[in-house]
Amino acid sequence: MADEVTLLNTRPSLFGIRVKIALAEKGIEYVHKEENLQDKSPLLLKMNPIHKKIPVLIHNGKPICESLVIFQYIDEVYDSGRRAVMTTDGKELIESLKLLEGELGEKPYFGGEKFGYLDLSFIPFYTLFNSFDTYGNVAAKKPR
Ligand SMILES: N[C@@H](CCC(=O)N[C@@H](CS)C(=O)NCC(=O)O)C(=O)O
Repeated sequence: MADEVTLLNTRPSLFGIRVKIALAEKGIEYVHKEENLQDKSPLLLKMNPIHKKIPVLIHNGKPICESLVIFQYIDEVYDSGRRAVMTTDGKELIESLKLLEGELGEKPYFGGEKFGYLDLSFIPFYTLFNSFDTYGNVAAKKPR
C-alpha cells in the first residue's frame, strides 16, 4: 500500500515551513490542506484535539503533531537506511555514506575533536553496517 501523507498547515506558518522543508528533503509526496486558523476544520480538531494547532502530519491516518516531533518522525520513518534495505542495489545508502565520509574527512568526529550531537545520532545506525554487508551486497561498493 502506498503511503498516504497529508499536511494540515497554513502557508505562512514558520513551524509549517520546517515540516515542508523536511518533506521536500526526503522527496515525500503529500497533500497540503490549508487551514483557516480562525475557523479550524473538523479534521484539524480531530487530529490535534488538545492544542488544535498546525502543522499536523497525517501519515496513513495517524496524526503527528508538533513541528520538531514531525521532523524527527520524518527522519526516522524515511531515513535512507530503511529505503536502502528495501531497494535492491543500495545506491542511496552508498551515496549517503559517501556524503558522510566526505564530511567526516580525517577528523575523529563530525564537529572536529569533540564528540557531538551528530556523532551521537548516527551511532545506532553503525550497528547496521554489518547487516548491509551481509544481506545488502553493498560491501564492495562501500567507500573506504
Ligand atoms: N510548537 C508548535 C507550534 C505550532 C503553532 O504555534 N502553530 C500556530 C500557527 S503558526 C497555530 O496553529 N496557532 C493556532 C492557535 O494557536 O489556535 C510546533 O512547533 O508545531
